[in-house]
Amino acid sequence: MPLNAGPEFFEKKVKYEEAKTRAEKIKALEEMLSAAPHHKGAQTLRGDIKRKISKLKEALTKKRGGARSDRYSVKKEGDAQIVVIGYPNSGKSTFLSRVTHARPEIASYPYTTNTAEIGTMDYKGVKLQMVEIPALMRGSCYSERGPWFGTIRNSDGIVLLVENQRQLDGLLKELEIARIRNMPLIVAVSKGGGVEHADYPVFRLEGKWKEGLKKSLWDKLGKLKVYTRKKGKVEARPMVLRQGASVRNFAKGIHKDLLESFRFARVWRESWVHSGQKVGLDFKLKEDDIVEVYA
Ligand SMILES: Nc1nc2c(ncn2[C@@H]2O[C@H](COP(=O)(O)OP(=O)(O)O)[C@@H](O)[C@H]2O)c(=O)[nH]1
Ligand SMILES: [Mg+2]
Repeated sequence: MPLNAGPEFFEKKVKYEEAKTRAEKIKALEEMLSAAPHHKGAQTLRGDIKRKISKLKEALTKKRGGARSDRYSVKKEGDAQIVVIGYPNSGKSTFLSRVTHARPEIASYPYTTNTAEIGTMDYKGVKLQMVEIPALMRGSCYSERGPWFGTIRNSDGIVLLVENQRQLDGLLKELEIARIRNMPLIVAVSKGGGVEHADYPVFRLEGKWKEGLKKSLWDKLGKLKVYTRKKGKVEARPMVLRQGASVRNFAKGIHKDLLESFRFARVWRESWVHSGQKVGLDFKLKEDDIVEVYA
C-alpha cells in the first residue's frame, strides 16, 4: 500500500537512523510518529514505530545487569532501602541530613552530577537506608537520568520531596511512565510549601514532623518489627520480618539451626494481661512483640 509520507517524515527517519543514544532514538521516533500519515495504509508503520518507542523506553528505565548499570545501583544495607526523590534544589540533601546522623555514613558515589547520597535513618531500632537520588523532573525518565528509575523500582519505599503540587504531580507522572506502581510512598513538603491533594500521607517539614513521618513510612512498608529477648534482656535492634510472619520465621532469622533444637518460645505483648505466654513455631507474631526462644 502506498505510504504517502511527506518529506518531513523521511527527514525524521534519517535522524532516527543517525541517533546514537536511546534517548535520542526515542525523541526521533516520536517525531517520526507525529510526521507519519494517519491513513489506514500507514497503520502498520505507526504500530511499528510505537513498538520501537515502548521497547526503548523500557530498556531505558529497567534495571539491568552488567557493568553499565552498576553506577546506578546502590547496594542495599539495613532493614529496608528508601529512596528520596525530588526536583533540583527541592531540599533532598537537607532532608537527608535531618533524618540521618551527620556521620560520614553519608557517602558520595563519584559520578559528578550523577551521585547518590546515602545515610541511615533509625526508627525504633530499625535501620532504614536512605538514598538521595540525583534530581529528577518531568522528562527525566527518558533522559540520561532514566536508569535511576531502576534504582527506585529496586528500592523498598519512596519519599517524594516536593515544594508544591506541580512538583508532586510531575514526579508522580514520571513514576507512572516508568511503570513504578504500588510502592510504599510518602510525600514530604519542604520550604514552607504545600500541596492541595495527594493520595499519600503528606508531611510538611515544619514543627515536629520527624517521628510522624518515620512512623508513616514504616507503616507503609508493610513489614513487622519484633524484638529479641535473650536471658531476660530485650535487644535494642528489632528483627524485621514480613507481615504475617510466625515464630518459625523469627527463629530462622536468629539462626538457621535454631529450628532443630527449638523447644518453645515466650512472647510478651503489650495488649496482653498475661505476658510471657508459651507459644509454638506456628504462632503468628505482631508488631512490637518481644520474643524469647528456648532451645
Ligand atoms: N527555607 C528552607 N530552605 C530549604 C529547605 N530545604 C532546603 N532548603 C534550601 O534549599 C537549597 C537546596 O537544598 P538542598 O538540600 O541542597 O536541595 P537538593 O538539591 O534537593 O539536595 C539550600 O539552600 C537549602 O538550604 C526548607 O525546608 N526550608
Ligand atoms: Mg542534593
